[in-house]
Amino acid sequence: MKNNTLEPIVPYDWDELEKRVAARMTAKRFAHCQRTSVEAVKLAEQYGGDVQRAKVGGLVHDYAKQIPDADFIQAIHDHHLPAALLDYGNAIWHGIVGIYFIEDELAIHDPAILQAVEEHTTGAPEMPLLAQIVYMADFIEPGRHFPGVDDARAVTAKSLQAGVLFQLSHELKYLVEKQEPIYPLTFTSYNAWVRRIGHPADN
Ligand code: DGI
Ligand code: FE
Ligand code: FE
Repeated sequence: MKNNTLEPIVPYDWDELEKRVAARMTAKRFAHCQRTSVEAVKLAEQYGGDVQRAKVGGLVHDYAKQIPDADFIQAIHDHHLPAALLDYGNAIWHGIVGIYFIEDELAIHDPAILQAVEEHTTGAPEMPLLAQIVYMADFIEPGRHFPGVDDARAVTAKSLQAGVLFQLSHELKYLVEKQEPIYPLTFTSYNAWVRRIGHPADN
C-alpha cells in the first residue's frame, strides 16, 4: 500500500488528487487550495477533527471556483436544485453546486467532505466539526491579507466556534458595505451562530 493513499475517502492517491485539482484552476487558486489544506490539517489537529478529511476537504473546497457559469446553470437544472440559486453567481455556486462536479470528476462521495465544501462560503446553522474546520481554514490560511485577518486568526486559535461567528459577521458587514445581495443561508447561518455563541457577557 502506498503511504500517500487516501482510500477509502478518495479512490486514488494524494499526488493524483493534486494533479486533478490543479488542472481545473489557475496556479494562484491552486496555491490557495494547498494552503487551505495545510491550515485545515492544523485546525483538525488542534480541535480533534478528522485530519485526512480536513486535508482533502481543504484541497478540494474551491475545486469549482473557475468552472464557467454556463456549466453551473446546467448543473442547477440537471440536479433539480432550487431556481433561486440562479439569482446568484459563482461566489455562491462554487460550493453549493460545486459538490456535484467534485462527485462527478473527482469521484469523492464522502458525505462529511461534501458537506464541508457545500457550506464553505455561506456557513450553515448546524455545521459539523469538519465543515467548521474547512470554513475557517479558507478564511485564515497564511495567504489571506484582508483587514481583520489577524483578529480572525487569534479568535480561531482560542475557539473554533467563535471563529465561525467572527467570519459570518465579517462576511455580512463586507457584503452590505459593497451593496452585494446576500444569499439567505448566510443570514440564517449568522442568526444561528450568534444565538449559540454571541454576546458571551450576557450568557
Ligand atoms: O472562494 P474564496 O474566495 O476562497 O472564499 P469564499 O468561498 O468564502 O467566498 C467567496 C466569495 O463569496 C467572497 O467574495 C464573498 C462571497 N459571498 C459570501 N457570502 C455571500 C457572498 N456573495 C453574495 N453575493 N452573497 C452571500 O451571501
Ligand atoms: Fe470558496
Ligand atoms: Fe477558498
